Parts: sequence; structure tokens; C-alpha cells
Amino acid sequence: LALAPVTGPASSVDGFVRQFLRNLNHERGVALSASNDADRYFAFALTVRDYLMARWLEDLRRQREKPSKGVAYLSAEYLLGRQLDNNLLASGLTDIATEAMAACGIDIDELRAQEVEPGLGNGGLGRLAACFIDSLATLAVPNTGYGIRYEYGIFRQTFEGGQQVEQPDAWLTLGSPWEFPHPEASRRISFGGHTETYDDEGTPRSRWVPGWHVQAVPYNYLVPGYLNGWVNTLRLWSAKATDSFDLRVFNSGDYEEAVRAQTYAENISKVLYPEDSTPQGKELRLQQQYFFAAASIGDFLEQLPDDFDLTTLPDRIIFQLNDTHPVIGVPELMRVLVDEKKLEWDAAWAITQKCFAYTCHTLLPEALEVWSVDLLGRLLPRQLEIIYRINEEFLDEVRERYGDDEMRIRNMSIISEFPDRSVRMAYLATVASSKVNGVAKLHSQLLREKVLPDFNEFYPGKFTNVTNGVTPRRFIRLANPGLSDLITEAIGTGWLTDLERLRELETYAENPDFRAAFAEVKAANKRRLDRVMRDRDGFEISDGHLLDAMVKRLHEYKRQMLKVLHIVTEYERVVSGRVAASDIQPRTFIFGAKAAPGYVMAKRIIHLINAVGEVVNADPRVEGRLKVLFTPNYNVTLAERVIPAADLSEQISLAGKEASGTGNMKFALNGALTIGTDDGANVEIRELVGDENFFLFGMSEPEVEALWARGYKPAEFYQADENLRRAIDLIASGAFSGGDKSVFEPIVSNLLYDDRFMVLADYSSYIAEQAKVDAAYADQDAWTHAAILNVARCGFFSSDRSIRDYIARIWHTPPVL
Ligand code: 26Q
Repeated sequence: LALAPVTGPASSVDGFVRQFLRNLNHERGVALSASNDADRYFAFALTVRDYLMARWLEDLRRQREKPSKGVAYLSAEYLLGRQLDNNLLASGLTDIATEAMAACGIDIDELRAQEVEPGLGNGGLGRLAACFIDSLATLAVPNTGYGIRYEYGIFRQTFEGGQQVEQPDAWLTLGSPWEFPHPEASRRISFGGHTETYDDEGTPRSRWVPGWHVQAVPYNYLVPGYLNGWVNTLRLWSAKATDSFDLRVFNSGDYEEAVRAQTYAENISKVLYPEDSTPQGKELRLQQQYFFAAASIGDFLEQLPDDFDLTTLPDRIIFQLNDTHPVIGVPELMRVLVDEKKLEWDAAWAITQKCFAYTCHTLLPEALEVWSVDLLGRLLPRQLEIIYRINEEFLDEVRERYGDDEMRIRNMSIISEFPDRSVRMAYLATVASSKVNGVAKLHSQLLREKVLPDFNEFYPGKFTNVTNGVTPRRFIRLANPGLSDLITEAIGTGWLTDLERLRELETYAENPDFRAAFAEVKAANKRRLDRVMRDRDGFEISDGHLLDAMVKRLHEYKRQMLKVLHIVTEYERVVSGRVAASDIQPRTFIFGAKAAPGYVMAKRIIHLINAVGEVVNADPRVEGRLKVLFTPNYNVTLAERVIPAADLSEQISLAGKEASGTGNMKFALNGALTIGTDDGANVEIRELVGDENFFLFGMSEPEVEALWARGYKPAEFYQADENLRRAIDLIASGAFSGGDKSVFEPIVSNLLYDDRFMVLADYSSYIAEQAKVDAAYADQDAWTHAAILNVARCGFFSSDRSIRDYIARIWHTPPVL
């Protein structure tokens, strides 16, 4: 057999058409004349995939033959968004494919609309993982993204009577053309049972005798770099019952029990947990974490040659921990090295400490994961023993350094004793990692100073910062083709992979023709959003309105409530006759936000936003002036339409609570101005774009601390500000709940008597800054000037730069092209 290299189909319109028809016939079993939209979408996607295959196989072969150090990105979430356009763009096929479909009489937009986005993540952390694997491929760094192929991703959100209702996200119903199942590469993952010691030819050793197993079946997805011929792999694991479950049918004769056991095993990858803070410590969640961490680590180790010297493992791989979700992989790697590969503990630990690095994505103490020793002991008894030993040796080192400082020992122990004995996963991650990073400058500083100060002192040089970024391919080029063309006309090509080059736009900000063209792109993006919204939700986006967007998960710390108070204030000022409607700047407020299903207060806030919208939108007194749209089921696909259309980006978290934010970057890069607090990456955005091009308000993080220390009494702020009083009173009066005062009473009393996120303290400053926004928007040309400078100065926020920082500060993995 000739070992001919695999080649893709001919790169021509004809070649594309031929391959498309072949796929339609052979993969779907239909003729063009008999095909439906789903058939055509599938055949089209398979054709794009065919072009990328040859590259993929070639790159995998290259990695096998001449291995270099790569990154295993371990993430429980990947919020990918639709794949079709991205893969067309990366392979340079967009024009050919468009012409080919036209030649077949097919509207390519109809095909695009068929794709169901894989929503395998909650929000920022999952979307960051998707941006990072895009940049890794574009920089030609060998990488496998490891995660879970949830059968159901983040729930589909609808509203009933203004309240959130969750529906299952059955994204796989019609299958996915982008995945390659590899059942032959399945791995057996074990749980439960007990541990024992035994005599291994004179050496005493421990081993794990598990109680039950599941199969982890890998599904591969292409991750193509942008026009560079490099293709990495995303490998997601799906849980399948092992044969032993089936055997029980015969052994026990209890058919129903056997099926129940099978269901139990396959539940592991059934559904994404929709919580993104205050994790509940549920057993199934721990099963998910161990399932994918163990499968991924085992998968990597198995690819090494039989005679591989494991002490050189750190020269081959870095396991990047996307938050603490895969941290159970640490004792798992130790177990494999010590129990299975029979390495000495110290040697294994030296390897492990070099092979892991940990990214923290939060500052909220309630969001730090802990697992009860009780649960760990039942589910993963050997890993728990290993955690205990890691902790003992670590605390010995602490004692050696500080003596018997029991307070310090208790504070630094990986095991906490109260309220229940449990494992602090962030501490385990920190002790086991070569580097620990936060996700924005401020966040990394607070991580060092407030969350892990003892560890920062104990491990000088371990802590670092890598500010987040977003992929310009998806969030500028694909989401905003109008702006992309304008940029390329001005500064030429090359900026998409070298985003700092956007700086060259600064001089164009002074050019009136360029400003006019830039403004027209924004207007066209608003018209496009208007079409999408009419279609999807029956909303209209009016011409001439300032489009004010707050899209992100619903959380009290993100303070959608502050936004509501602003809207109610504007409304109340008009209806009370204090301001003439004709004197206010017309604005459309657009919200998108999912609340965790069990997060009661977040759901109440969703209800309130919808209720305020219903009243405001129907009131003739503010007609043409104020509109409130809450678009249900906000997701990546919708983000790509909302963000390019927005004028104003709301980034209004309480200072010190938002680790970074990445939506803030997407908006600024698409020419929205930001109104925001001094929090997360907002700090760096403002530094870069300049104070005069950013609307800053609210307390700084030290001011927040100081107010807490003095004793925060929200009711005093209520008393002191007439606008605030009137806004809250209006909500309390039942004006937005058909006269029923009880509906939003819990929100009102929470604000007045608790207000953990200091909404009332920042209210006055927020309202004052919003007045400046209105004034600024009145001068359209000056606004456009500032918007262009936002684009020009935010090149830093490319995820390519983030990945370069990871390579330089943490991974030390050179590009291979
Ligand atoms: C943990 C245990 C059990 C169940 C769920 C979870 C869980 C799941 C998701 C905990 C947290 C998350 C997601 C967190 C997240 O998205 N954090 C965001 O990360 C972004 C990327 O770094 C930052 O920009 C945001 O500031 C941060 O909130």
C-alpha cells in the first residue's frame, strides 16, 4: 500500500461542490433534491471538516515523531459557540464555500442557522477556555483541551410571567458533525472500594481496590489555528457503563437493577452543573471532576513510549488547571506514579509539582471549592490518603520554617476541620503547582494579599498574573465583519493575529471620514441586531437610541440591581414630572443573563427586570425615550450580535468581586464605551484607553474595605438620596407588580437591611456618571472618536497575548511552526 499523504479535497468551488454532494449522498444518504436543511448543514459541515482533516493528521503525526512540550488544558467547561463560521475562517474557505453553495442554489445563512451551539459551560471561565484553545492553535503550540462531553449543556432559558424557566439543552439531538467518537480509545475509570497495603517483593506498598468502574469514551473535535495549517484537538469524555454492568443481568438475574446501575454510570456526563458560584459539594459533581481529570491524565501518559523516563515528564507536558475543578487530578497523578509506576514518593512529588499549574478565577470565599473528607473517602479512598500525605509533608515544611505556629498551620492546612473535615481544593492546587495565577492585575494582587497571603509568603515567585483575553477571530472578525473590513482598509491585514497593531487606528480617530464610516458600521450593526431581535423575541431596537447593554450571568455581585435602579430612576423622574421626557437621551437597555436554578435572589432580580420592562415599555409617558429588553437564553451566538451593536458596556460589579470579566474586553474591542467600577480587567481597560474615554464610578476596592470596617448601613444611603428613595419606594409600592407589594419586598428589604454588594453605596455615583454618559452621547462625533480610541488601544486584550504570557511565565512551551 502506498503511504500517500492524506490530502484534502481540491481547494476550488468545483472541488467543494463535488465534496459537498458526495457527503450529502454518502453520509446523509439523500440526493440534493430530496435534502432538508439539516441534511445540507451536515453535508456542508462535513465538507469543511474534510479540508481540515489532512492538516490535523499531519500535525498529529508531527507531534508523535518529534515530540515537544505541550499543554494539556484541563477544564470542566468549554463554551464553544457555533463552529461552522470559525472553521471556515480558519481554513480560509469562506469565499469558496459561499460560492459553492450559491452554485447549488443554497443560502449559506440558512445553513448557519441550523447549527446548535454546544453550550458546555456556564459563562466566563468556559468561554475563556474556548478562546485559549483557539489562540494555542493559532500560535501553533501543541495542545489538547480536555473536558467533559455533557449530553445537556447550560439550560435553555425562557420566561413565564417574567420569571425564569429552565429547559434542558438537548444539543445532541440531531448529532454533531464536528465530533469524532473514539470508543476504541475508551478508558476505565474507577470509583469507591477500599485501599490495602501489600508486600511488593520486600517493599511495602499501597493499592486501591475499587468498587465500581465506568468507561470514559473520548470524542475529538478539531481546533484549527487561524490560516496557519495547525490543528489541535479538543478531547471531551463521555461516560458509558462498563460491560460489568451488563454482566450483572446474567449474574443476578435482576434486570431492572442492572439497568439502574448502567443509568447511574452514564449520569456522570449527563448534565453540566449550572451553578457558577457557591458550589454545593454534590457527589455527582465530584464524580464528574475525577472522571475527566483521571481520564485525561491517563490518556496523556498512555501516549508516551513504553521506555519513557517519567522524571522527564515536566519537559513534555504541563497540566493547566482551569480553576479547582480538575484538582483531584493531582492525587491521581501521584497515585499512578507511586502505585502503578512504582516511583518513590519524593520523586513522584517532584514530578507532579512541576507538571501542574493553577489558574484561580474567583475572589468570593463562598466560591472556593471544598470537598468533605467523608465523601472523598467513600468515592476516592486512595486519592484521599494521598492528599493526607501531601498535607502532612507540606505542614512539616511549614513547621520547619515557622516552628510550631499552630495558628498558621491551621490556616494553611489543606484539610480544614470546621464546620466539617474537608479538603480545600485551592490550597491543594497551590501546593501542587509550579505556578498560580490570577486572571487580571487587580485580581492577582488580591489573590496574593487577601486569599492566599500565607502561601504567597511561603512560596516566593510562585504567584503570577496573566490577564485574560478574548479571541479576535470570533469576537471581531466573525462577529463584526463591518468593523473588520474598515480596520483592514485603514491599516491593512495582519492585525487579526497581532492585535496590538490596532494602535495604528489612533490617527484615524482624527479623520472625519473614518469617524463617519465607523459610525455607519455601528448603525448597521444595530440594524442587524434589530432584525435578529424581531425574529427571535419580537423586540425592536429603535434608531437613534443609545444602546446600553448588560449581558453576563446573573449574580448579586455583578449588580444587575444597580442597573435596575438606574432605569427606575430615569422612569420615575419622568412620570413624577421632575424631568420632561423630551429632555432625556433616548436609550434602549438590553439585558441578557441566566441565573443558577437554585439561586433565589438572582431569579427575583430577573423577575424584577422583566416587570420593570413591561411597565416602562407600555407607558406612553416615556415612549420613544426608554425601552427595556431582556432577551432570554443569552448565549455565545447572541453575544456575537449584541456586542457589536452596543454603544455602552455595563461593567458595574462591586470593586474587588469580579476577578476579570471578559465581556468588558469584547465590548471595548467592538467600539462600545464602558461604564464601570475599578474592578477586574476594567482597571486595565481604563489604563489603556485613558480616563477621558471611560466612565468610572463607585468605590475602589480599598474604599469598599474601609466602608465595611466602619460598618455599612445601606438605609443611611437610602435616606440621603432623594432619587434613590423614590426609586426604591416605587418598586416597594407595587408599581411593577400590579399593586402587589409583596412580590418584590424581599428585594427591597435585602437592599435596605443587608445589601452585601453595596448597591446603595455606589448608587449616587453611578447615577451621576450616567448623566455624563447622556451628555457625552449628545455629541455623536466626539462619542465616535472615543469609541475608535477604545478599539485602537485594546489590542492587549487578545487571547493571543494571554497565551504568550502563559508560555513565557508558566508553560515554557515553544511554538512548533
Ligand atoms: C464548581 C463546583 C461545583 C459546581 C460548579 C462549580 C463552578 C462552575 C463554574 C464554579 C465556578 C464556575 C465559573 C466561574 C467563572 O466563570 N468565573 C469567571 O471567570 C472568568 C474568566 O477568568 C472571569 O473573567 C470572571 O471574572 C469570573 O467570574
